[in-house]
Amino acid sequence: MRAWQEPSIPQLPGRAPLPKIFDTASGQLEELEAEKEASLYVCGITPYDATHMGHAATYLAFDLLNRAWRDAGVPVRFAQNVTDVDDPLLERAQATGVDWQELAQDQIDLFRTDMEALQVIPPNHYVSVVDSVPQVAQAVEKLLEAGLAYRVPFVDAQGQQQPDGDIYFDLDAANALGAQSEQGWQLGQVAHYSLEEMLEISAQRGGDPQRQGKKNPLDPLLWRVERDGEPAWESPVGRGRPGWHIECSVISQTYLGAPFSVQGGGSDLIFPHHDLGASHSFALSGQPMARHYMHTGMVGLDGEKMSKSLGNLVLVSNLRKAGVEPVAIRLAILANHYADDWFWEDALLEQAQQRLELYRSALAAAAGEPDEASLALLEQVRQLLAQNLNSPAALEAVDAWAQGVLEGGGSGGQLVKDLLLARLGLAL
Ligand code: 5CA
Ligand code: ZN
Repeated sequence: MRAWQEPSIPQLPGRAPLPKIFDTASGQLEELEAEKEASLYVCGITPYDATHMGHAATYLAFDLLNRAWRDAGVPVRFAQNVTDVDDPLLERAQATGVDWQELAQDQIDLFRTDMEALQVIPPNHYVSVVDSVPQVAQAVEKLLEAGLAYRVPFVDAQGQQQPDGDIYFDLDAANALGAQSEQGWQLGQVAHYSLEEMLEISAQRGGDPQRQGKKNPLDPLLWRVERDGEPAWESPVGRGRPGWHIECSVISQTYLGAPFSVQGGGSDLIFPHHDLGASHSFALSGQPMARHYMHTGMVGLDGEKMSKSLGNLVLVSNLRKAGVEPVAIRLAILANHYADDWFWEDALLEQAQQRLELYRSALAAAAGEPDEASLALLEQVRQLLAQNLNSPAALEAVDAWAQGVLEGGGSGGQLVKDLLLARLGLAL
């Protein structure tokens, strides 16, 4: 699928250190390996409520990582899915009386426009789940044959029990398989949640621990047999559609191999999506899914998580329509640390606008070759971003530089302009 236009990224003099990021699986800061090519997968949108500030913050965080790798001289292969067939999208389409495909298409277009406006580096592989159904079905067939998946009979609309039921992943069998190798998958290896927490969270995030006939209540759905009125595709495992986690396992493995460098998304994906996605990936390839798992904090509004179901969305497109410069939105988001939970408020935008004015005045005043202060800023911003992508501290360093220029003069404005564009995606 088409992604969006690549932003301009100037080359900076010298080289940044490889970044350290907080790895959810290891529970500590990890320095990323010096690879010939880094590989990044970031879970994409379910196209029905895009693009709110939470989405934008998550994609900006991984964009900072992408830029950190590049500035360290490591090229990046980046893949992202679009969950363009799933329950929340179908439910939204039904509730609003629109065709689910049209809803998805409109939302994907809107997302592309927002990402482009926010100067987010596009994925090299932007992959629709609908387009990936044959690969997913093939993977499900492989898991059935390996004894790692099983069918649960379902009762149809007429009350008949259908023998060819939905296909579930067998977590206990996968755990036993994983135990045979040091690198093998184990339940909870990404999330480290207790069983009670996993059961509770799974029910809130697309799982169905209550469903009768499953071997383990946490076993996730791999393939849903066709129901009346729901989209379905012909496949070797029967007519139906993919479950959720398997889509990201199959798409990441297809485009990035295994293990790839970093699996990413918001902290709402730690469990079940990334923990159980890793189980599917290991079962399919015998390799860990990823070397590292990085998660962004949740962005909320007025004390609640931002989500369509709560109706408290601040959309990038609405701010843009109201005349807010995209660079101000980007700056407002980057004033928060990616790993923190935080709340959107209009004051953030006002502060960002003041910062923009400060930066613009200082850049205009700092004509000429780089001086000591601008070269020191380059070094400082690189160091701060290498420490778990500390964008708030990096912006404070730029503030101090800009104040210094306005108060005492300075040069190297072009270098700082390039620095802001290359590392923070701020086009000034
Ligand atoms: N399609 C799945 C991933 S395969 C999905 O979670 N889609 S989503 O549209 O709900 O979210 C898209 C991305 O934004 C995910 O990485 C998710 O973790 C992140 N996200 C969603 N809501 C928020 C929020 N309030 N704050 C921060 N990130 C969020
Ligand atoms: Zn995903």
